[in-house]
Amino acid sequence: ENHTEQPFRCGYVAVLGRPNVGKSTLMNHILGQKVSITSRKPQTTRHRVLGIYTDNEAQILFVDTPGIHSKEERSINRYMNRAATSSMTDVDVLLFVVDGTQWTDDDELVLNKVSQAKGKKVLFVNKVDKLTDKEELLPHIAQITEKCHFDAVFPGSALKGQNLEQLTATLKSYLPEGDLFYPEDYITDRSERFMAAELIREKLMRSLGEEIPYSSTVEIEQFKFNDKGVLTISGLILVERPGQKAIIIGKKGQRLKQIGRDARLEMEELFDCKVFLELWVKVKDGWADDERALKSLGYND
Ligand code: GDP
Ligand code: K
Ligand code: MG
Repeated sequence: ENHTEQPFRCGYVAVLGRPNVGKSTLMNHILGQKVSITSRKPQTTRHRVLGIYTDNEAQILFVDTPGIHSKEERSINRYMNRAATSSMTDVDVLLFVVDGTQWTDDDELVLNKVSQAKGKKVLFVNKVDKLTDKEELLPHIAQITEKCHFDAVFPGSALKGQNLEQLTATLKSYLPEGDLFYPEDYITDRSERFMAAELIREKLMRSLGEEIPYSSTVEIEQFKFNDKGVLTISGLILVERPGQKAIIIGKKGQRLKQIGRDARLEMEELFDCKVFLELWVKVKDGWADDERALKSLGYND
C-alpha cells in the first residue's frame, strides 16, 4: 500500500450563536466530556471557555462563547457580548450554530457579525431531532446562506450526536497545518477552581426558576486537599437580594443541600477523587452591574 501521510493540523474554532441554541452541548459532545456547563436558561455560559479536542490527525481548539444577545442593560451582559465578539477575531474557523426550530432577531444579529468576519465559516443547524419534517429546514437554510457565505452546512443534533462526526471531519480539514498547542490529554485551559465554580453554577441554573440565575455568581474560597487526601472545596454563592438568598437555601436548607450534592458528585467524577463541598450564600447588592465587582469576581477575560 502506498498512501501519503497527512500533515497534522491544529487551530481555533469559535462556536458562535445566540443564547440557548446548543453551543456548549455541541462542544461537550464532540469532546466527550463536560467542559462547558449547559442548561435550558440563556446566559448559562458567561465566559469564553476553551475545549480541546485531540486525535491522531488534528487538535481542534474550540472557543465556546456566551451567546451574543441584544439586551445590554447591565455590565454582566456587556461583558458576555464582549467575550463572544472578541473571540471572532484570530480564529481559523467560525462555527455558527442556530436552532433549526426557532429563528430570532438575535440570530440575525450574530449572523451579521459572522458575515463581516474573516476565516472559514461553517453553519450547524441544531436540534433537528425536534423536527418531524426535516424538509422544513431547507427554506430556513437558504435564507441564512443568502445573507452570508458558508463553506459547509450541517443539519444535526448536538444532544443526540447526529452528524457530529461529519462536522468534526470538516472542521479538522479547515485547520492550518501545525503541531499540538496543548498536550494531548488536556481538555481545557481553565483551572480546576474555575471548573468547580462552573459546576456549582450549573446546578444553580438548573435548580432555580426564571429570575435568580442571572443574579447569582459563584466564587471558590477554598480548594485544597486535606491530610486524608480529600479535596476540600468551599464555594460562595453571591446573589443580589436577601429574598434570593432565601430561595436558594430553600426550606430547611433543602435546595442548597441538593445543589451541593449534585455538584459534588460531578466534581468527584471530574477530579477523580473524594470531594468535600461546602456552600455558602451571601448577598452582594449590584455585583452584576458593577465593573469593578465583576473584575474581582473573575469576569475579566
Ligand atoms: P448554549 O446557550 O447555546 O450554550 O446552549 P446549551 O448548550 O446550554 O443548550 C441549551 C438547551 O438546549 C439545553 O437544555 C440543551 O439540552 C438543549 N439542546 C442542545 N442541543 C440540543 C439538540 O440537539 N436537541 C435538543 N432537543 N435539545 C438540545
Ligand atoms: K443555555
Ligand atoms: Mg453555552
